[in-house]
Parts: sequence; structure tokens; C-alpha cells
Amino acid sequence: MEQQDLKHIVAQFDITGNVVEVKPLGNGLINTTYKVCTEGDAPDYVLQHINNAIFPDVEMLMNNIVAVTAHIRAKLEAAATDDVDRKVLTFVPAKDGKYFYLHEDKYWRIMVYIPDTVSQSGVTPESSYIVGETFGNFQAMLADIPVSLGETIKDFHNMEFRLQQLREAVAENKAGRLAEVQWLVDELEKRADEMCKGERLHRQGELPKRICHCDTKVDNILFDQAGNVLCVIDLDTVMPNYIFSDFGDFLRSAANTGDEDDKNLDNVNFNMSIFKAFTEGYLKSARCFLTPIEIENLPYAACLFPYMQTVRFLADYINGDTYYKIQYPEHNLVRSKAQFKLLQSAEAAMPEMKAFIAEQLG
Ligand code: GN1
Ligand code: MG
Repeated sequence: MEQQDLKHIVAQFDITGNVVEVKPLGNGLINTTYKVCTEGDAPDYVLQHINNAIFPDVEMLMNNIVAVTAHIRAKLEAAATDDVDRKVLTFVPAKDGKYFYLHEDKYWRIMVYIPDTVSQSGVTPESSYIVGETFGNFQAMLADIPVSLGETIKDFHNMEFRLQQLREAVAENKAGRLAEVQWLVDELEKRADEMCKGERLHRQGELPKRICHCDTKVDNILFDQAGNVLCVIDLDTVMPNYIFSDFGDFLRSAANTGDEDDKNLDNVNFNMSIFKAFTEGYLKSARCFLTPIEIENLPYAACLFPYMQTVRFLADYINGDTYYKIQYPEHNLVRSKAQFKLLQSAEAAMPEMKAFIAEQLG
């Protein structure tokens, strides 16, 4: 997009400072993000084009985000936390008071850029412990939010729904890619029943939904130079869900010894020392509100997310790449295989995960 257009959009928001430049930022698979650089001491900003095809109700989405950030801010302030502006995102309204601006069919929003942060693509056991504790706190802080949040993507982490999407993709075979991936479809189908356990427990009234982040991959966390978590970003998917979402999705990225889209499957393994450190931190802050069923199923959650992501990437590959941004034609297949390898490695680690949790509960 042209500088002039980007600057025109930025000018619709209630920001301070003179804009010098608007340049691409980050590597999200869904939204498109820019950094807005301003002159002198004024804060810089982050401008985002919200992917409206994926998030159909932008008004609901921004209501969720504004409610969540205001609630977290109030909690941090009440606890006299220092540097609150670095620990929660600050969105800036447009001149009409709305937290988004519609420009030629596209939805835009702006938040304050938090300087001097590090985003770690890999984490250490030490930082994972802190992240675990932070997510436990994140869920605890949002437990008493006074408004009910909408589901910004319906059935986002509903495993039955994701399998149904895969089955539809398989039935239609739109891109003619099925034959090549049939083996992987079969592997996923073998595990389908077991992986839908969360939905069954919920229907039986045994598994609650709580406010979760629902995209807790390491890329979505800002750290300070010392490895402390500052805040969680990418709040589009904050919604009611099983706590498995945040627990399992973090491990999916952090406990992967390789990349999400690693071409060399030998690089991809489930890292138990990250699992242990993260789980210890998470249990420390979340144990007070978790039910025995939630705790018992944490190892299931560690498998569920590589499984779900394999299902999602593979369905997108079979459909001809209509959802995730890709860098090359086989990208979604490479991603699917890497996530499946991670799943296999996590499955092998299940007994060790269970033993570790039992030990923690002592
Ligand atoms: C997407 O936008 P990004 O890259 O943070 C996706 C997540 C996936 C993730 C896989 C709305 O997140 O669910 O786990 O890619 N977000 C949406 O990397 O589908
Ligand atoms: Mg992201």
C-alpha cells in the first residue's frame, strides 16, 4: 500500500506527533501490520489492517479487546504495578470515537507501539517458567471481567468443528491435492475421537469455558531484555474457551525444537524441559482456580494443539491455500507435516508429562 494512503488512514486516529514513515512490521499469518514512526518524543504506533474475511464482526472484536485491555489495566494499576503502559496494549480511538476506521472496505486500528521489547522465537526453560506464570495470571485477571465477551471466530478451537472442515475439504478436493496427503488424513482420522474429548467433557458439564487468549504462540508475547514477559499481543482471539487453548498453543510453538514450518522434520521434537518449566510456572499461578479435570488433561492439551494445527494447515492445503498466508506453493503442506511430527513427539512424551504433573501436585 502507498505511503500516502497509509498516512491518510493514520490521520483518522487520535494520535499525537507527526508521522514520518509507515513501514511493515512482524510476520502474522492473518492481519497486516505496520509501524508508524513519529517525530521526536511522541510515541510510535502500530497500525493494523484487520482481516475482515476471518474476523467478520470487527465491532464485536474491538469491543472485546477494549474491555479486556481496560480490565487488565485496572488490575495492574490496583496492584501498583510499575510500567503499566508496557504491560498492556493501549488502543487509540478514531476521531469518531470508534476503535477502528473503515477505509475502502478495509478495517484499520491503531495501538501504541511498546519500545525496547524483544520477541523471542525460541524460549529458554527460565523464560518459559515466567510465561507459564504470566498466562496463569492472565486467565486469573480476566476471570472476573464484568462483561461477557463475544466469540470473534465461531468455534475457533472447537476440535469437532475443525475436523468437520477437514472432512469437507477432503470431500470436495478442490485443488486436486488429496491423493498426495491421504496418508496424513488417515493418521489424523485415527486420532479424531480421542482429540475431541474436550468437547465431550464440556457437553457433560465437566469442563468450563474461561476467558483465554487463544493464540499464545511465542511470537505473540513481548519480552523485556531480561526475558520477563511484558504483555501478550494479538488479542483478536481473546474469547471464552477451555484453558487448554492457552496452555497447549503456547507449548505448540515454544516446546517445538524446530520451526512451525520446518522442512527438516529431524529438527522438530517436543522439548520436555520447556514443558516442565512452563507447566510449573502455570500451575503456580493457575492452580488456585483450575479444576482436577483441567489439570489432569494438560498433557492432552499439549497434544491437542499440534493436532488441531495439523488439521487446520492440511485443510487449507487441500482447499488450495485460502486461509493462511503462504510463501511458496507447498507451504501449508510443509507446515502440516512439521506440526504432525511435533504431535507424534508429544504423544511419545505423554507418560513423562503425566508423571511430572503428578509430582508437581505432590
Ligand atoms: C494464526 O495471525 P497469527 O499468525 O498470530 C492463527 C492461529 C494459528 C497461527 C499458526 C485467527 O495466528 O490460530 O495458530 O496462525 N490465527 C487465526 O501460526 O486463525
Ligand atoms: Mg501474531
